[in-house]
Amino acid sequence: MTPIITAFERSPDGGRGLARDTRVRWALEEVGQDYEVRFLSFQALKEPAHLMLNPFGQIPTYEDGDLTLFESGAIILHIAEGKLGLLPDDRQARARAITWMFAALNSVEPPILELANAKLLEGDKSWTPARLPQVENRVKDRLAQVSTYLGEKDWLDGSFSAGDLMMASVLLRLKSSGLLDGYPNLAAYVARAEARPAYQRAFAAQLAAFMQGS
Ligand code: GTB
Repeated sequence: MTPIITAFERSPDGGRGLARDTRVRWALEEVGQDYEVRFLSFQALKEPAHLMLNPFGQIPTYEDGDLTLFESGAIILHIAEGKLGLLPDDRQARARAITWMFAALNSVEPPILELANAKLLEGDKSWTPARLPQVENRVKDRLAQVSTYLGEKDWLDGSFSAGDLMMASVLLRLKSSGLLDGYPNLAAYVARAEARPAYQRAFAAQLAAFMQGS
């Protein structure tokens, strides 16, 4: 069966690949799994049919036969566990790759989202100019820590894994902010990830969908 994922009918990121269907598309491309996409309007996200798939009324979701998943982390872990290419065979190396997936989602993505929200949703609030430097510093702290760990390595732990896919997906959100420029090895890491043919295919597919919907 061909899995079906969901994505925005018209992504608010203007086709920059920042919505979380891109990371799922990327994982599917890395393991060579065909997929279909159901495109949804913002209104359809909150309707009962979609809430049955994701109680939070968000994309992405994943359906394969009678299995339905939501949360990009859970979806990518499932994809990575089902096919070769994103998780090492060695049990300990596999656990470390999964650790990096969690680290990306739980330790690195939250301050990045906080910064995005502070700029996009609270940019006009009186407290934002005073708050923004602290929020930015929390992002910089995490970038410095990941940068130190990465050092001169190509990937976080041996070969490219689902951990790198998730970390790079999370860091890509910072590209336009210029914050990555302060950490040349991280900027190079993200560029390396973006250069992967599977990422290129995922990016092109989401862009084509945006262009079609616009
Ligand atoms: N924890 C969930 C996961 O990892 O799957 C979070 C899913 C999520 O945030 N989905 C967003 C959504 O459906 C889209 S990706 N939002 C609609 C809603 O909540 O009503 C987040 C996103 C949105 C827009 C941009 N952008 O414009 O740049 C980037 C990322």
